[in-house]
Amino acid sequence: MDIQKIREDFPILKREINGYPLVYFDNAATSQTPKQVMDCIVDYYSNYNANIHRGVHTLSQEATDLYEASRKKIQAHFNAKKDYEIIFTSGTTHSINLVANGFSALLKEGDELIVSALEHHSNIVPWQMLCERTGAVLKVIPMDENGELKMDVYSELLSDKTKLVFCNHISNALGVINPIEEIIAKAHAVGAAVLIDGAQACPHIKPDVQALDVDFYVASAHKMCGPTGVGMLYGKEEWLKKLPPYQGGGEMIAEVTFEKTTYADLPHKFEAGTPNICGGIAFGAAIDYMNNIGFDAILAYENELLKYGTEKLNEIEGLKIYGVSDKKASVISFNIEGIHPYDIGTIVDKLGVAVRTGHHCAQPIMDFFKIPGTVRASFAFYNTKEEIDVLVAAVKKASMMLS
Ligand code: ALA
Repeated sequence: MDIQKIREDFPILKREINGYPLVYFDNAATSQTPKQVMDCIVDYYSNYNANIHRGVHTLSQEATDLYEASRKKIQAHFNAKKDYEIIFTSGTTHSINLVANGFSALLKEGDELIVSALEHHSNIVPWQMLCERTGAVLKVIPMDENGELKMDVYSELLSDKTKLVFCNHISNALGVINPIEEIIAKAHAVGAAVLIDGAQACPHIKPDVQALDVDFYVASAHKMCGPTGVGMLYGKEEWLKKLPPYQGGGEMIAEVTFEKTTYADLPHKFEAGTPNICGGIAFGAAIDYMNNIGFDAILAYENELLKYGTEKLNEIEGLKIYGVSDKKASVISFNIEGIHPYDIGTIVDKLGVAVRTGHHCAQPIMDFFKIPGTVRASFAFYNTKEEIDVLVAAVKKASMMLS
C-alpha cells in the first residue's frame, strides 16, 4: 500500500489546525472522504439528479439505475444472497430502530433479549424501548477487565425464552473485536435471531453475512469513506418478510385505498419516502474505493499502526489503555491518571490532533471502569506512524501541563 499516494486522495489531510498539520485520529466517529467519492457526488448532482422509482423520464431512470447498481455493490460487498436483502437507511441507528420497531409485532411479555455490555447507546436504547412496548426482558452479557465478553455467562443467559441477541462486531469505545461467530451460533441453537452492529467493523474488514449466517447486519457509509446520512440494513429474506414496515409513505406501498393499504415487496417495503439518493450512490463509490485498496492490506497496515501506537502510548507515565484484548481494531482508548480526558483532548487539538473524548455513546462501559470517559485515538489506513509520533508528543505535553 502506498500511503503517501492514498493520502493524496483525501484533500482534508492537507489542512492545518491551529497552525499545525491536521492529524486526524477520530476515524471511529467518522472517516474522511476521498476525492473519488466527492467526484461521484458532484457527478450525480451535475448529471443525474432526479427522484428515483417514480418517473418515466430519462433522468429519473438513470438515477434509479445508479441507485440500484449501488445496492448491488453493497450486496456483493457483504455477500448477501439477494439484492433486496439490502435496505438503504440513514445509518446504523436507523437500521437498528427499524428492526427493533418491527419486533414489537413479534414479541410477547416475558420473551428475552440479550445485549452485550460493550454496546453503543444506539444498540441499547431502541431495544429498551422495545421492551417497554412489549414487556420483553433485556439481559446483559457482562465484560471483563480486558473489555472481553464473558462468553460462559452468555451461554447461561440463553434459553428457549431468548428471541433476539444483539452485539457489535467491534466495540466503538474500546476497539475490541467480539466473537460474533460464536455469539450467532449459540443464539441460533436456541432459536434466537441475531443482529450485529457492524458500524465499527466495516471500515476495517469485509463481513460475509452468509458465512456468518447472521440474521441482521447493519452499518453506516460515513465510517467507511462514504457520506453521512446513509447506511444499510442487511436482513435475511425470511426475517425481512416477517417484519412489518417501519415507516409508512410513498414508495413502500403496493396499493393504497382508504379501506386498506397493501405493501410493496422488498426492499421498498422498508424504504418509505424519497431516500438519500446521492448518498446511496456515493456509498457504492466508497465501497469501490475501499475494495480497490483491499481490505487485507487495510487490516494488515492498521494492525501495524495499532501495535506501534499501543507501544508508544504505553511508554507515557500514568497512561492506562482500556481494552487490552489481542483481538482489536485500530482504536486506542486511554486515560492518564488524575487528568480528565476532555483536558487532554483540548490540548492535543491545540496541537492539530483530533481525537474523541468522553463516553463515546457507551456510558455502561465507562461505568464498568468507573471513569467519566476516555481519550480515543482511532486510526484509518491513511494514517501514518509519523502522525502517531505527533499524537504521543502532544499527549506527553498535555500530561506535563496538566499534572
Ligand atoms: N459512534 C461514533 C463514535 O464512536 C459516533 O464516535
